[in-house]
Amino acid sequence: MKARVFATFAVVTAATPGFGQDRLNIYNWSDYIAEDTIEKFEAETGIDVTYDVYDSNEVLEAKLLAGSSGYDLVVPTSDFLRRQVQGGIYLPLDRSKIPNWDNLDPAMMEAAATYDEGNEHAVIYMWGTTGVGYNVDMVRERLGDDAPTDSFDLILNPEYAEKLADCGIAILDSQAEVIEPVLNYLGHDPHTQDPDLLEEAAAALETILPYVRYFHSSQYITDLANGEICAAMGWSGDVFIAADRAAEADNGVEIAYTIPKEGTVQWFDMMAIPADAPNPDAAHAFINFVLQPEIIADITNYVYYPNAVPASKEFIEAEIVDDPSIYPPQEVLDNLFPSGFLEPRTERILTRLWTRVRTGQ
Ligand code: N2P
Repeated sequence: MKARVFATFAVVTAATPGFGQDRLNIYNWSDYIAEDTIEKFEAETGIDVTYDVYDSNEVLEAKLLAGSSGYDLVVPTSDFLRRQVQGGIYLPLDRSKIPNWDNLDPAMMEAAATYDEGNEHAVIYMWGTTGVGYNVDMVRERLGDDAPTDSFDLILNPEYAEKLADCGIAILDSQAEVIEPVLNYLGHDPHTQDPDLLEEAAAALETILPYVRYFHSSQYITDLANGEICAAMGWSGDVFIAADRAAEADNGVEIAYTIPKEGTVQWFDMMAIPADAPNPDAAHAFINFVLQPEIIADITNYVYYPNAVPASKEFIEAEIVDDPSIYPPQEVLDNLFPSGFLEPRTERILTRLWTRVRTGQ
């Protein structure tokens, strides 16, 4: 009798969402995990995962700041992480629960410490660049063999953008992520807080506005793959996912990605645990699971973003690990700048400017 009572109690506990350590609620970027990662984690740990996605740091931040999101693990980008850490919304990580921490590249984690002192609250999940994705044939048809496909000129110079208007240009829908590459393209410090320079960047975007089909941060994957658009200011891996989907569909669409020669932003997406996470132990278990070389290699192989676990390289397909626009060689890395951080005053100015750009569309 006693045994039966206990058994019933155990079942009830396990089935109650949000309690115990048998559940994990993850909120991650869309198209950012291998097909079987969650399945493998559930099989290995018995933890039941709910997996939701977003395509914008701003959306993630709004959810986190509202509180009680119910999420145990989130993946903000470095610059957003910084102010969120300052706002006290993350749990300090318990490294004793993450033995695979030792697999992380110390130099990359040191770079990430710029955003989270002492790497106390977050671990690099994937990293990447913001650059130019394009349809090789459509661009060649309109701009010839001399098309500036190695530069943001393709999108930000009105002379070229105008000629691509008919086949479609897409731009990321994030003021924070777009402004830095645009400032850098214009020859300014990408981290400037000078209102005049921010105004100049907004005006540059307005010049090409008539040629931009839309601002969106994930739609361009499908549209590039289907030939619905021909150029995008987008994130490295996402453009490669588009190329891969086109190849799978065998639809004759060839997509390429360039890190612009004038340089661009290098960002880190970081795994962190909200302070009010219902299942922090399960979140630690997931971080530790992901930091295994073979598991994180599977993710890189699927999403075409590099990771920060050097021992994973031997499990990554040669076409990815040897691609200089995915794993950039030192001279290309030297030309990148880290994502910066905006002072609140600059943030307000930028929000006004961005609203102006977006509503002018
Ligand atoms: C994943 C996009 C993540 C990159 N699809 C943005 N940091």
